[in-house]
Amino acid sequence: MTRLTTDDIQDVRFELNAYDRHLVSVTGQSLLGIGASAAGVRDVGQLRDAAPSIPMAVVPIRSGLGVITGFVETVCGILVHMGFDASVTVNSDVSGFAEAIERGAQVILAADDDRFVAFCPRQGKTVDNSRATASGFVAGLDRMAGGLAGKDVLVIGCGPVGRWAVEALLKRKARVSVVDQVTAKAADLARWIQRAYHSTIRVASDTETALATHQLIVEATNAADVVHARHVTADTRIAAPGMPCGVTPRARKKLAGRILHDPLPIGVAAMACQAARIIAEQPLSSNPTAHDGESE
Ligand code: PYL
Repeated sequence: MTRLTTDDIQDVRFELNAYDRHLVSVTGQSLLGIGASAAGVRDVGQLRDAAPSIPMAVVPIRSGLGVITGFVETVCGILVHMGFDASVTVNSDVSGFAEAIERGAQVILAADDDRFVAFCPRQGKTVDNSRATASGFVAGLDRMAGGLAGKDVLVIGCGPVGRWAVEALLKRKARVSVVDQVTAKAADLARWIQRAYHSTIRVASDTETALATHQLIVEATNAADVVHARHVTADTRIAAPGMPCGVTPRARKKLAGRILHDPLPIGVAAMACQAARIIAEQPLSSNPTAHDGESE
């Protein structure tokens, strides 16, 4: 997983209205709509109505390489933009989690160097960013393509996001091919899919050949120049969760809007909608304010 930089995200939370308009023009859906589609939430209006009553907390985590300036503020800004009652905790790490629980947060989002997770403490459930990001970008590709059932889709990159993208594509009845610069990773993924889902996916021999025969693409690598202008036709549509963007500037110009790419919004939107669904399906288990060892 590529570690984001402050440069990657510093403008995101200030440009969300414009980004929403861009998403509507490309997919017909807003960030909330794509997140809801990714989470399998059918009634977006009900989700929009419920969002303000779902308190969420974003906790800075200083472990490992430490905080990324702007990261928790950007995550929180995306949640607030979608209508959720979100805020960043004053404290970080364990103190931040305690603060979140004591303030009644029903969803707590935090990221260390290895994972970015939304926690639903009262339901005992978690939502992983890699899986949510994959489902969000596949939901967007579905809208761009006018449905994926029976269509050939190429997944480039067999890391966590690419692997979960295969699962999301199979759920939408797509015909999936995978390719990775390390062929063994693609072969391993095909074997895992066969065992876990009893489904068959094709392993492409190399990226160049695969790109010559596919118009629907999920670009999930951590490389910059994977898809070039020569690979783009009038029917090409690309969902590109990979960071940095694996589609070259000339290819993006030729795509003329038939591409989805962002460093955090779609993944965070899918996480939030999945967490909201978990809460809706599993009401509170006990008195949400009581906590043990409370000082008298
Ligand atoms: C979650 C992002 C998506 C892509 N790469 C992932 C990444 O950059 N992970 C590291 C996140 C560290 C956050 C830091 C903080 O500011 O709390 N611990």
